[in-house]
Amino acid sequence: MYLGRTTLSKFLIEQLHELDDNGQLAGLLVDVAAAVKSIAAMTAKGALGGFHGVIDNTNVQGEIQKKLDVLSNDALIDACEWGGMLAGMVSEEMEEPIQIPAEFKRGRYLLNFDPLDGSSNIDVNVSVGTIFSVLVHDKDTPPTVEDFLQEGRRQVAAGYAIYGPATMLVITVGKGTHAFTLDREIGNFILTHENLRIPPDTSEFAINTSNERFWEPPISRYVEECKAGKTGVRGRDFNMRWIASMVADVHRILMRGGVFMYPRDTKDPAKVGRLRLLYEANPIGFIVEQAGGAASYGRGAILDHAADSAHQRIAVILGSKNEVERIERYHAEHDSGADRPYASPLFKDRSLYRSEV
Ligand code: AFP
Repeated sequence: MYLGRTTLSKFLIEQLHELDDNGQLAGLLVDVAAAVKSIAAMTAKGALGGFHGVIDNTNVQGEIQKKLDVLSNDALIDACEWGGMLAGMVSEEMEEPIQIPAEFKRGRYLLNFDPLDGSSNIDVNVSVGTIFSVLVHDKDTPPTVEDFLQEGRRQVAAGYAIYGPATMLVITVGKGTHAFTLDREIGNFILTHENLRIPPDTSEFAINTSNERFWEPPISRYVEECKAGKTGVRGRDFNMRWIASMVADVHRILMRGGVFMYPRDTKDPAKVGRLRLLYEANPIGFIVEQAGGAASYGRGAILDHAADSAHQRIAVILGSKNEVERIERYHAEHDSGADRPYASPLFKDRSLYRSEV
């Protein structure tokens, strides 16, 4: 049954055999994969599982919680809190960090996760996902929220699951980006895409264009040029996609290239972008960089930016390296005033924004 096929466990043992941590990181990732299998089973039941719909609660993001948001959150906590690998967790669905119960041994890793990304797509049966990030907690004391606010470059592992026609798990431990497909007959993840590479060039972009009037000029400039296609400076036509499930848009980019943008906008000046740094931008940024792509907030690499709070949001521009670099160049030209044909009075006053992300 396993002839010639690499399971997740075998792959992790091979990739992490030099890591002197008594197999804790490999064990943690296997526990995350177990939670992913539970979430996959629940999402696959659809309305038959009674999991559709919302509960009478809003989360720390101010979003109405879907039943599956809560069930997926519980699945990850239940699968990972007992094994002795974790010192603590941060979840999109919970305001405060999750401490390891006293009856369990604490370990050396921190796990940040978005248990069900794209959950507004659940009831319309569009692919959703789980995103996770692993950091090191090198103290004997239980982690404070500050211990989670590490730069994304310090992640030791990251990944996502996509619950699509197939359930797939895409991970990196810093040695490339690799994808596993769930073999439902045996209940195991099998390596199907080793060393994924994102093409440096693309003719496909993903952005929610209903926010166009709120964008900064560099984004407007880039999107206008893509829409102008071969009649404009790019000299070739572009295609647009927007699934409104980050994991699904990112997976497409990992498979065939592209650029994904959820930029900073003025829709709610108090919110810098929509996506969260610790458990969306950082893990996806690590995955994308390890596949030869780039992940930027427009004015620098996402992985170089330390969070100032557990649920901080950040602008996200990621995918094919040459396109991300072009968009960063447009931001630099805007900030230096070199792009004035694209500026609008709204953005002339730089003080409009409180922070630089
Ligand atoms: P939900 O989890 O609330 O569906 O949000 C999904 C998400 O965080 C990300 O996965 C999408 O790329 C993005 O939001 C979609 O945002 P819009 O609904 O504004 O297009």
